[in-house]
Amino acid sequence: MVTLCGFPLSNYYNKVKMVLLEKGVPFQEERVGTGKTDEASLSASPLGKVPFIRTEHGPLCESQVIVDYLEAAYPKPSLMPADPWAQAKMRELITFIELHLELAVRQLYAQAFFGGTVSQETQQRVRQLLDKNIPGFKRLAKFSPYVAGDTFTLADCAAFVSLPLVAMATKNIYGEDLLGAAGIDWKSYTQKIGERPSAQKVTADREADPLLPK
Ligand SMILES: N[C@@H](CCC(=O)N[C@@H](CS)C(=O)NCC(=O)O)C(=O)O
Repeated sequence: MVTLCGFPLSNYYNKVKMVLLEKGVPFQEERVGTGKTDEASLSASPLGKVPFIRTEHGPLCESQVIVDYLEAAYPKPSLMPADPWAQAKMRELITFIELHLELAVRQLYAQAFFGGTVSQETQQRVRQLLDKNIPGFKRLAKFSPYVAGDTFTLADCAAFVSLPLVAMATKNIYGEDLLGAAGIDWKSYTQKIGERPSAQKVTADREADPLLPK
């Protein structure tokens, strides 16, 4: 059986969990924190990040690599378009969400969510990135009603767990939800995705995580 390692506050953990739930793949969860440096942990996740999975073949890290593996190993129900072009466009969106939006705002999390401080210089640098990257994402995203078009895909699993973080972090740091300000109606979108049983489970477990900032 697949073991999903990490914790339910992690958006990337929740992306993989949503895919497992959507596909009906039997799995168990193992709570693992970040930054582990012992040999056993590093052999499963060499950068000490979560999530990673344990499988009958061995461990695997990096959420997109994991969900690509799950898609190949458990093809039904499919969470990606069969058409190669549509599939590439879906991956393009995931890259925009995770590399160009979430990875940028991640630099703000210490102050936005965890009571720490982020330097003015970092805040300004991230703001410059977002002023370019959010309109870039908006050009690609369909929201019709799913982020990549008329079908629920892996891109929705990425968007559901990460777009709210982009909105909340920017609201906390800049006083304005930069996604909403750019005309991206992420709230209606996540509300719709949030009706899915997979999303409800992920959200309930996240809210029960003792690490959730109160
Ligand atoms: N690219 C990685 C990102 C995973 C990631 O950044 N996870 C966070 C938790 S949400 C983490 O492990 N942070 C600790 C660290 O970066 O050392 C993936 O998609 O799995």
